[in-house]
Amino acid sequence: MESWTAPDVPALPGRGPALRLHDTATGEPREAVRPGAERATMYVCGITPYDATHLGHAATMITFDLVNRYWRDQGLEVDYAQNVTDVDEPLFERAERDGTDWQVLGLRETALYREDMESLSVIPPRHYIGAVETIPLVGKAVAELLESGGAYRHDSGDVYYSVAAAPAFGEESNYDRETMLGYFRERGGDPDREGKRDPLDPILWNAPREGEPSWDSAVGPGRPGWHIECACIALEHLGTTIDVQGGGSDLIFPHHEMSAAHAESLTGDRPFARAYVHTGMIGLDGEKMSKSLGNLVFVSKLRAEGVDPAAVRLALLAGHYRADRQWTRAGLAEAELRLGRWREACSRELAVPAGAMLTAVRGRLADDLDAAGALAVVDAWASETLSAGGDDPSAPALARDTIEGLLGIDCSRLLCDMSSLGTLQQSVADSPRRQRSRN
Ligand code: 5CA
Ligand code: ZN
Repeated sequence: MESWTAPDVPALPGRGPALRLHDTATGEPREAVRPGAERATMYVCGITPYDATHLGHAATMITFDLVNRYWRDQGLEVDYAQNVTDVDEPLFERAERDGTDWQVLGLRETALYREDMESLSVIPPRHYIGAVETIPLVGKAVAELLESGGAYRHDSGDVYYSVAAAPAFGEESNYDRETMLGYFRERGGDPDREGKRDPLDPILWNAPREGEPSWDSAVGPGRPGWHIECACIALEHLGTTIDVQGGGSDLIFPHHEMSAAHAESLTGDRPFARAYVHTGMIGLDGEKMSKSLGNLVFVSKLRAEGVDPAAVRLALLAGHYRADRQWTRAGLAEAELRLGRWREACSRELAVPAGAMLTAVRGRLADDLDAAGALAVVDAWASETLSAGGDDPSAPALARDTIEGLLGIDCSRLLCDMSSLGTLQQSVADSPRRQRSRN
């Protein structure tokens, strides 16, 4: 599948420490990339394109973009794959509700997602892969699992994976059985279906159903299950063991547990990923932002309002990636002010030397992506430059490159877009500085 245009990523002098990321499986920070390796591999679970990109998706993609940027800064060749779940029940349901074709819906929302990612300066994955284009591969993998005893055919013709045959079932999420059953029921599983060997067995292949699309495959007609798609895409494009398996914390179970189990059954190698990295949920008004709840703030809507995407990115970077957090207009207004200060400092001819800032930003990011800490480092440099001036003519360029290369924020323009002033007015109406900028 076509991805999107890559942003400029300036090269920076020197190198920071190895990146450590919190691994869900072990509960500890880990160096996902083996010491001495020249290549790093990452698979991130992408969108199900039945609606526009919301700020939760954006936060997750920006988090893994920081990983990508940090690894590149380390001199690593980054092999990054992301999927599009372009065939699944939610697409059929939404298409039917709206009287449209599920394929047209998927293409339209994926196109919008590409635009959103590009506007947010997210480096595109090298492999951007749709579920539909992976169907032949999934058919073969399911046939292999049937052959090896890792899967069985249900009376209905559907094929299930047998969790009893998994080499290390439960080691990714570490949840107890009750918790697993709860999430399985809540997140697309069918624990109560008769005729399964274990209630937790997930579907690998759906036999043809009335009114649903169907493809021929090595295991007969039908369509793939969800978890096996991600396992197959990662194995095909990245290899048998990957450095990072990423996504939101809503995917810890069953999705990542099951796709790891499928991959490990297929390859005989484990763990499937050296680090399972999960982002917290972005919420609105105290609830997780989700398509099913309908409480969404879309990136495209903010763009249409004239909000600078760099401010959206900064607002999302202001909290720790693993924390569940709320999107607020006040947070956006704060990010707009911060962006304005950074751009103003970066536009000076002379500034406070920026070498120490680069080192400190790298140090903060290497420590499980402490983006908030990195932002504070840049804030301190910008404040000092704006108040004391500084005398280093090379500092503004190094500061711009640091901020753009590692954080993905373009500070080559002066101040925030004027069009974002609407947000500022709404949130902090009585500040004297804002009064002036209104005129
Ligand atoms: N297509 C599947 C993954 S294979 C899927 O979960 N699609 S999604 O559209 O629901 O989500 C896309 C990505 O955004 C996933 O990594 C998901 O974990 C993450 N995500 C979804 N909602 C939020 C949220 N509210 N906050 C943070 N990340 C989220
Ligand atoms: Zn996935």
